[in-house]
Amino acid sequence: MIKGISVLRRAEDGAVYDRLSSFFAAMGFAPGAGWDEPGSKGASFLAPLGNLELVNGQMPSVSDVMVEVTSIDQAYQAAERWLRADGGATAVKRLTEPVDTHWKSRMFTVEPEPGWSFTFWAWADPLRGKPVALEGDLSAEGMKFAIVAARWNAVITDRLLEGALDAMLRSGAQREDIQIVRVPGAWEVPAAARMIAEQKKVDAVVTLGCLIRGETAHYEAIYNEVSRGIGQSQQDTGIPHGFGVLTCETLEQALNRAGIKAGNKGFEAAAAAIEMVSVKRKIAESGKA
Ligand code: DLZ
Repeated sequence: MIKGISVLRRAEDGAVYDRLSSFFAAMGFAPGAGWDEPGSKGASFLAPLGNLELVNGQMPSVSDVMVEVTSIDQAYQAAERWLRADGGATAVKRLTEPVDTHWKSRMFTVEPEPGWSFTFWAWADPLRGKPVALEGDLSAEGMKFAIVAARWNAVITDRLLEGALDAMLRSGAQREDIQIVRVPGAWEVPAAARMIAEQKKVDAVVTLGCLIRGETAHYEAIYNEVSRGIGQSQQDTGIPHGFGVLTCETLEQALNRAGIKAGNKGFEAAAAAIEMVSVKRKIAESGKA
């Protein structure tokens, strides 16, 4: 179950650590969570894709960290700007001109700090090397969530809540970044979800409830309104809403879909919300390219 790859570099000197952090931010890396503990601190910089590559045969002359970018010229300009601001014309000498590679791309190497070398590259054909589809990741690191859970049928919704929390925490979210809101029943879920989403303080809202047909008068009417309200809140606010409202014929069916036999709808709704936050970010990013 591989989740990602990390390249670690020790920057003993605090000034070097700060300057490299400033460089990677200037190059457009998304900031990761990082850490600051008594023994060490770490700055993390995220890339949407990562891989481990073995080469058998012609090996390009590159540094051991290769960063693929969508535009080599823009990356080059960003690196040059940063170097010039940091150390003037002398610093710019640590940047090589972009050159063609033997694999139909262009690359340059930069040393933001003497001895710290990074290669940036891009396919010459802008359509080469692009993933066939834009897809979201399942990492929730650094994301903020609200979970709106109905109290009605709590024996079910508590399990859905456990499932949603499990998905978020296992995907890297922090417990303090997850706000839980309990409302009386499924009917109240869309209104609460909307109030939260409108504040724009969370990346996604996960909605949880359980309607059981046999025991619910006006079942269809309630269900239609709940699903419509949640969908509308998502569309009007632009904040992804995971839909975890169960609609079941019987209590047994609901239990099965709340973690007993047929998955946990709360977990699925949270995973979908995480993925949609990532999709939203990638769509925004691809619009800038
Ligand atoms: C009233 C009611 C009924 C009959 N059934 C359910 C249900 O199966 N699931 C659920 O979440 N809520 C139910 N409710 C409560 C309504 O959603 C709502 O909370 C109340 O009507 C108060 O507005």
